[in-house]
Amino acid sequence: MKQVLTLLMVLLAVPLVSKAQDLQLNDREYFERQGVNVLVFSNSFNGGFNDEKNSGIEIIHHGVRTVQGGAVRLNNTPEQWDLVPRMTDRKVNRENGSIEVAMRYDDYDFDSRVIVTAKGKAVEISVYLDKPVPEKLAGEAGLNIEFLPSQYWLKTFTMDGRLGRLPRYATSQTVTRPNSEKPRQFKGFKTYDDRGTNRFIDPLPIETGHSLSMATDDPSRLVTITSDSELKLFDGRMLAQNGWFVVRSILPKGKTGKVITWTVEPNAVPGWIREPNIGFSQIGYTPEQPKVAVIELDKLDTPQTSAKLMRINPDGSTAQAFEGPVTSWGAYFKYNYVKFDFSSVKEPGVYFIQYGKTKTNDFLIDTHVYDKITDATTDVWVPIHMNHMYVTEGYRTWHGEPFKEGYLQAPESDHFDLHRQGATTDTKYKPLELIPGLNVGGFFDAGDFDIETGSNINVVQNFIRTWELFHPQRDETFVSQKQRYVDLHRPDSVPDILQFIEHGTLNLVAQAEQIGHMASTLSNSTLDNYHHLGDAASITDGLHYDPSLKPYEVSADGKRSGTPDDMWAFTTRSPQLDLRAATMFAAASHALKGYNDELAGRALTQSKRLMKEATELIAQRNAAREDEFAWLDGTEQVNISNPRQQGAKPDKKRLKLLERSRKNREQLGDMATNLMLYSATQEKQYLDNFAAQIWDALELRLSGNMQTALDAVPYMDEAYKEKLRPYVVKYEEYIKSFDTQNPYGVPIGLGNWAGVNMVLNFGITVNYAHIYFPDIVGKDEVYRVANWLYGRHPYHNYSFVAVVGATRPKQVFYGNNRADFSFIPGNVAPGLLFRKPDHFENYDDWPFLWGQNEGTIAGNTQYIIFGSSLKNIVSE
Ligand SMILES: [Ca+2]
Ligand SMILES: [Ca+2]
Ligand SMILES: [Ca+2]
Repeated sequence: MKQVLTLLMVLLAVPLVSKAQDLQLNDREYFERQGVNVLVFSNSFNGGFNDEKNSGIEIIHHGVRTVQGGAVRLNNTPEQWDLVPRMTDRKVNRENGSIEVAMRYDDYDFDSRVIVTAKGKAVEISVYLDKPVPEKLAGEAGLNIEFLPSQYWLKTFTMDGRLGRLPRYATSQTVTRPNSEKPRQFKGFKTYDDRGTNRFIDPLPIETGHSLSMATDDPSRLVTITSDSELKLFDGRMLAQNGWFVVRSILPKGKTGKVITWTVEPNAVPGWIREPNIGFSQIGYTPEQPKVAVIELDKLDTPQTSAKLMRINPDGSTAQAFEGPVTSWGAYFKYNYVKFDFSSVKEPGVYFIQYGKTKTNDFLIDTHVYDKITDATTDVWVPIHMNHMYVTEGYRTWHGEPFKEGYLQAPESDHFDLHRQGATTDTKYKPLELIPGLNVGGFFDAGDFDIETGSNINVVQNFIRTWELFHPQRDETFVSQKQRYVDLHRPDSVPDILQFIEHGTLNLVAQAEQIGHMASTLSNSTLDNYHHLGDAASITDGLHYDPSLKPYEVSADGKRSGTPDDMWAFTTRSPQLDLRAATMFAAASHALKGYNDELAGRALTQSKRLMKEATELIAQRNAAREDEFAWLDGTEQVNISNPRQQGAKPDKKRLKLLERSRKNREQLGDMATNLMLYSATQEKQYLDNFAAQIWDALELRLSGNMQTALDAVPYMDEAYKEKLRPYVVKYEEYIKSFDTQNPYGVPIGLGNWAGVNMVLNFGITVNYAHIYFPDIVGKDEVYRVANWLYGRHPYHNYSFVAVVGATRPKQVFYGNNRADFSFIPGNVAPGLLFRKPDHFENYDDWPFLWGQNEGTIAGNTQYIIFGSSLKNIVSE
């Protein structure tokens, strides 16, 4: 917490924005001149997913982070799983106007230092070595920096006066070299399948020389690098679609001291002021709802005193519908915010906002704007993510049937997607033995194709909740489990949501039956097919792995191959996960009754068995204290997103409550689980267990537990509702508190994954608080999250949801078709990624940063609940 507070104090300090022409080291510890920010390890490589393209020396150039990855690196064009340096020290030297960073590669016992110094309009970047480059890395270690392809492709460059144009698509030249020469990758994994050649691909430079100017035809992107060392320009997309353009100098062999110096000058457009970002809802507004645009302004911009709402008439002419004052909200991180309220305009029509010279795209004011907000997600996004099925839409096949060969028992292993298989398998299967029956049902996790069991449990629960709350009869999808075939937009007389519940349950029940408990994940066994982009059916060869055959060899009967590409089941037993599954199975059994009685029966059998076994196991292990849902708890993030909020100290009363609630939880089980079990079984003991815990929980953490409290309202009496009332009053204060925390009035996450789950949780809770207590939480509140999702947020004003009805949804997402710079309709982006110390970002021309652009199966089904409840409220 102390570190957080220190960070907050830094954030609170108002930076001196210098109009001087020279780069200055500012109070937030980066170099700044108007239009140019040079950051030196404000964001360091965190090692979680290795190179996330978010770290090292970075340049935010006229508002866009176009350069990153400045560091000593071991590859010409580093991939995600190539080694990243660990920052061991960072010093800011105000007298010299420099920042020094020490970094280390533990795998090679290799230390280096980089010093970045402001020199007029440029920075000097120098690499220092106290010991020569280790033998193993000589010729491989170099100073790199990376340029964002989507901001540089098709632009001109010069190297020592020679002209060139940066290519839209990667087609430069490569060589292959022996694997023995390749620096080790993350945990010894290999990103590539060398097809038995024992050689890796190494890109050759596009150009080499000593003076490089990138984007000579675009003053807002022009960066010049000069050096006595040889500069090489590479195209990182030769190895990986998410690669960047790389500029690099190899560190000299056998030398110490200052071994490389670059002078890097990012051009600044004189007098540049960022275009105002007018945040509004791209889906439009209903006539009676509040309509307030939030306008994000450069610190040096002078706010307008008024703004206009313009109406586009049916004949195409435009006319002013309203002019109103622009009011100041204040500063939030590095920009200023003003608001424009045009709520008084209620006449249905097509409008746009005019603020000074800036005009927005048009949007609707109409009663029906929210009608279709979940349709793309339920009709398109969800069915495309159905695993173990052939999925087709019109003329297009989204994917064939994946993983026909099934899943093998994972051997003891570490894993690249943050999983681990312990020394024991906790199953009857031997390592690499086929576990039968797992290739059925389930949903692809996100932009990858694994089945995350925890997420799939959430998915089934989200669908069940949607079904039980709204009974959506919508039928736009043909699903045949027998044919393993899904056809979009073909009704088959079964509500789609029931088919989705069935599909998720099929895989999870199979796990419980075949393994005996829940797998942590069903995932790739090799890194070289984990980063797969293309048809999911081609991730594996569909043939059972047979180690007696040579790699790439196929058996005479055509059923087995020597290629070790089969997926693995990670089976280390977690009784907490089993409990979550047991709850979900009880609810699924309830929901599926009358539709698929056989599956409903199997789910109930597994629910009872897992509940009993997991409870015993937990007692044995006495390890029930970890909350598996902890990562969903947005409380910490909410606190740190509010630079104005103070941290609260735990008092004695609170500690007592904590202890009592922990004990209750151990004895009675999780309260939300109890509530779900009551809903599925109607057995009163579960409701009592819930009632025994909810009040302490609300005292301890109101915002996090309000949803569970509201979920119980339909099952409880009037007295419960009355007792809940004062908590809802407090919750209303909590909702309103966001109006002073940030200009957008919603919780904003500052983590390495932007906070859409947190925002959706908040939105769902607000909706239900309004449904049950409309006199406390007014209808106006339910639009907060909708506004945020559909365009009223920092950086740009595009809808984070690829939703029906939005004028300008985001155009690229980190879906499994991301290599095509495309999206899967209905996807929800995580949103605004925060880059320390003060930059929010959501690229809409570069899909590859998962922290801002990846839709997940759990998040998107959560969106269905949010959207369904919002539609219901609006249409009241
Ligand atoms: Ca995954
Ligand atoms: Ca259907
Ligand atoms: Ca195979």
